[in-house]
Amino acid sequence: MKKILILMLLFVFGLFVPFGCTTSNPDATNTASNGTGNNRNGNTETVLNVYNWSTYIDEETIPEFEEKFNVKIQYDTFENNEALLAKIQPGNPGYDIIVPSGDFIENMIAQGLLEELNHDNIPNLKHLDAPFIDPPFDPGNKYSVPYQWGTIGIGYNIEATGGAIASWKEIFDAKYKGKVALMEDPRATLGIVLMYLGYDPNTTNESEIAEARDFLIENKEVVATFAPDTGQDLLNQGEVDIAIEWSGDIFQIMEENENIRYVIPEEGTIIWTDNLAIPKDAPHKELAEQFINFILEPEVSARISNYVKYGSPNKTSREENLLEQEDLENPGIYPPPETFKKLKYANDLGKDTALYDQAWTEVKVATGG
Ligand code: N2P
Repeated sequence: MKKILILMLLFVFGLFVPFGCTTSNPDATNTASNGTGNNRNGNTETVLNVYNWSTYIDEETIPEFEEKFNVKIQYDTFENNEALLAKIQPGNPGYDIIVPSGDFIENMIAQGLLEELNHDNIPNLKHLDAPFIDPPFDPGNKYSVPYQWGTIGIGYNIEATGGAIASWKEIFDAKYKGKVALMEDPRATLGIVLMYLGYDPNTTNESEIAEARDFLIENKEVVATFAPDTGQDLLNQGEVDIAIEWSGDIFQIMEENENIRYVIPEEGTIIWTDNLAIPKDAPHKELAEQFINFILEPEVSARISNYVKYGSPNKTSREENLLEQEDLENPGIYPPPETFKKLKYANDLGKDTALYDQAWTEVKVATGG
């Protein structure tokens, strides 16, 4: 409701950016501009091309940055890391900012796909919380700056399920035939099935990956669809009873639908950090660094986290009580230590990533999805 109200106000005051931050259209891609556009006075102005996940920013940050820096932002969305990589790998089509997860940052650095950041232009790095400084996938934050973090879990409609869900096992029950949305995301979906089977989501053991593939194929009857970062919408609309999703996406719809719940299953799950980075040959590197610096402002960073319901990496936001207390106390957003022990990051598997891509293709072919 809050979001609808803000959106209406933005329309009323002519501030809404139509290509902007509220789109959940996963195909809103490939519109990176070569760098100029017209401002309100008809003069050409710089266009910063931002490529982010959908439903992953509040409604004020983009217009505020445009106003403050007298630029325009072209804001496109992608549905998973694989799609982002596929867009950047053949040559940057013109993006200035991208937001890959940690394992893909590692991969992109290895492939020379990222620009090194000039930390002099990002003094707000000082606001980062200790666990996010110097991450293993990017020592010294040379190429990336944490944006938000979260988990993959089970979103469900408690009226439809008739009770609480606690385990990955429950979602593959035949009673949910055609009522479960899984994610259109190879590492995420195969990863959670590997965890369900008791394996490591980073395994490179071919027979374990084959087992996860076969499990998905054998259980295809329960799968309504592999949703491209849109499972929360299917759940909210009642098209599915269960949606495996990124945590915040479920918490966002919980604001308007009281029957929705989110759980980190007892077997554990995948945790990730997404990171702001500048792809090679970005047309506006310095402005992109200013954008990263702006996002790190404690007020801006907290506003985004409070809105998208993902975890904040910003220490100052927390210290200055800018984060919503209710979110800080929510174990689905900030898991307690005993849950944290069961969370695993996906790692960059180098050439073994192909094992997952191959298994995923086979799943998609066999399930017709
Ligand atoms: C938001 C997706 C969250 C990011 N729709 C997943 N890494």
